[in-house]
Amino acid sequence: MNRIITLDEFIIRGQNTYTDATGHLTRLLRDIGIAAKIVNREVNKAGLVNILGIAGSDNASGDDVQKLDIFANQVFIDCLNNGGECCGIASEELEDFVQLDPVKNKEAEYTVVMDPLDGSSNIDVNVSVGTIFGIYKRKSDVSGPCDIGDFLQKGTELVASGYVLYGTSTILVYSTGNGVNGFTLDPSIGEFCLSHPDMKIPKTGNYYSVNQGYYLKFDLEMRRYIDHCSDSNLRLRYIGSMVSDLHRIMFQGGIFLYPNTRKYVDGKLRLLYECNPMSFIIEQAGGTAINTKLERILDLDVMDIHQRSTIVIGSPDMVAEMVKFVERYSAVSI
Ligand code: AHM
Ligand code: MG
Repeated sequence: MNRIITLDEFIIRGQNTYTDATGHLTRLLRDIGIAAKIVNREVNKAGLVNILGIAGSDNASGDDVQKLDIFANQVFIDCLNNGGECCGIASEELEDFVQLDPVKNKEAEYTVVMDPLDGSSNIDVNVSVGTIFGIYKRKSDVSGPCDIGDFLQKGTELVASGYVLYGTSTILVYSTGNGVNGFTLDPSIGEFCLSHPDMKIPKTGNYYSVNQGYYLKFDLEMRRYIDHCSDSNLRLRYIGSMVSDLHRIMFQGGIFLYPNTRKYVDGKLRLLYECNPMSFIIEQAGGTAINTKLERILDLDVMDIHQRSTIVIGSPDMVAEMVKFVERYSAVSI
């Protein structure tokens, strides 16, 4: 039997390779792992504990908030607040960032941005959902409260990012900028165990992932590229959960697109806590992540917590091919 390497052990080993590591990021990643286990337990029995159904409120982006969204949001806040390594959190479920307890998190060096439960439209129909998180080093003085500048940082400033996929099994995938590793939750021991070391995205693939229902609302260049995917007999896979769609692409290769539509003129997905953390991971695995203006996602200025962005992300050769369609058909001179 292969020796089990737990998430905690792997993180500590990673810390040991950094001479200036202080252990703070190690403990912060551990806290995120704990929160993911608690959320996983509730996601797996959501149908039984009456936390299904729309909670009646909506979040800062105007999406109907499901009760499990609220539960997951609170779990991550509580775990990070008690962990002592995070000074503040920006979340899809919160209008503004939240300051964590300054006593428990005295001189905490990091902020966390997160979508606690991404793909929330899938919750009630038992289709996979995920958590997305990003970790930044705060810019404000550690002796005082965090401020908005600690969150509105480019994706290139991310110290770490990752996702949790609550699927047929629960897997936590993260990177601290030195490659990507995946950990599958073993419920029998309650530990995330290293299952996918050094994940690399295939250079190309046979899948494309886009909401075909918006086809007629996409710009010409996007429609021409989607026609090309169909003409090339690529397979369309779209789960409606960014984490799930991108996790498949990490293994099988492919391209995910969420272009601008009439409803979402800047794209639907949020730059800070969806596009940037997922782009960080995909780039670390050898992939590419741009917007429909062909700008690198991680280089984009973040001006607002809930700022939206278009995104085209996945296997490098497929994104490069999509770029040619934009250059050829775009009415706007790129
Ligand atoms: P959510 O965070 O409110 O769940 O919205 C984000 C989700 C993504 O996970 C997914 O890729 C996209 O919305 C699906 O949107 P649509 O239903 O418009 O295709
Ligand atoms: Mg989301």
